[in-house]
Amino acid sequence: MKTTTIKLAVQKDGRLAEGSLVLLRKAGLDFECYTRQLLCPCRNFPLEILFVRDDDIAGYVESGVVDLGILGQNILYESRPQVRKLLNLQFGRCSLSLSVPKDSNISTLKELSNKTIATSYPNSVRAYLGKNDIEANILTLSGSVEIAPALGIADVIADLLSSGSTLKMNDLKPLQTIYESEAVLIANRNLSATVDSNAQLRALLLRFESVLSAANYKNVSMEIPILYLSKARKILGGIKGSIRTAQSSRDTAVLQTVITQDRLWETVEKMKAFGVSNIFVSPVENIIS
Ligand code: PRT
Ligand code: ZN
Repeated sequence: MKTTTIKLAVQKDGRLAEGSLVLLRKAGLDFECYTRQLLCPCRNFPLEILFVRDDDIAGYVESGVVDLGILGQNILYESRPQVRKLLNLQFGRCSLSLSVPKDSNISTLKELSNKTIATSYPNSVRAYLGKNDIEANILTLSGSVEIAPALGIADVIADLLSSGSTLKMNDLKPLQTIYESEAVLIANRNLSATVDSNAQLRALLLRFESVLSAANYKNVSMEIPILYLSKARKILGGIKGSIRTAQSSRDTAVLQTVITQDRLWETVEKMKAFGVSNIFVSPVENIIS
C-alpha cells in the first residue's frame, strides 16, 4: 500500500494553538515541537504538522500547500474559502456578536438602521444585515474593534465574544448573536473527495472522531449492594453493552459503566439512593466503534 504523508496546518500561537495540540496528542500522534518549528513530522503516523498564523490556514488548504487545517469556523463564514469542512472539533467556541455601549439606546435590530458598525468581519455582518433588511454602514477594522465606540467612530461593534470580559472592560453590552463558531477541521477539496480511498486520511479521521466522541463520556465505577444491582442497571443504561459488574464481597459488587457527561450528576444522585460508595469518575480517552 502506498503511504502518502498528510500535511496539516495548525495555529502556531493564539487561541486555537493549545486545543489543536491537545486533540493531536489525544489522537495518539507522537511529535515534538519544543520551539514550534514551522514543520514538525509525526513519529508514528505519516503526518507533518505545519505551525502558521491562523489567517494563512484557509489559503494553504485551498491551494493545496497543505491537505488539512484546523481553524475557526468564523473564518469559513467570513472568507468562504473553497475547502471542505470535515469535523467540528468542540473547542475554540465563540460567537460573532453585535454589541453596543452600555448607555446606548439601541436595543433592537431595527435601530441599527443608518448606524455605523465596526468589525473585522465585514462579509458576515453585511450578510446578516441583508438577511434582516437593515441598511447600516460597516467600518472595517483589522483589530481593537472594541474601542471604536469610545473613539467615536462607530455606534455598534460586531466582534468575536467568548467570556464577555472584553465587552465589560470596554463598557459594552451584547445586542444580538450573528453566529456561533468553534474550531473545525478542513480539507483541500481534491483530498476530501478521496476520503474513502485514502487509507491514511481515513485512519486519521477515525482517530479524531474517537477522541471527539469520547469527550462527551465519563467512566464511572462504584460499589453497590448486590440487592440493588438490577435496579441500578436499569437507571444507568450506559453505552450499549458497557455495564460490567464484579462481586467485591458477599453483599456488594463493583459496577462499572460509561455515561454521558450531561447525565453524570443526575445519575450519581440517583445511585446514592441505593447506598453506593467509592464512586470513581474518570475521563474516557477514545471511543472506537
Ligand atoms: O497570531 P494569529 O494571527 O495566528 O492569531 P490571531 O490573534 O489573529 O487569532 P486569535 O488567536 O485571537 O483567534 C484565533 C481563533 O480563535 C479565531 O479565529 C476564533 O475562531 C477563535 N476564538 C475563540 C477567538 C475568541 N474565542 C475570542 N474571544 N478569537 C478571538 N477572540 C477575541 C475577540 O476578537 C475579542 O477581542 O477575544 C476578545 C473577546 O474575548 P472575551 O473572552 O473577552 O469575550
Ligand atoms: Zn490572525
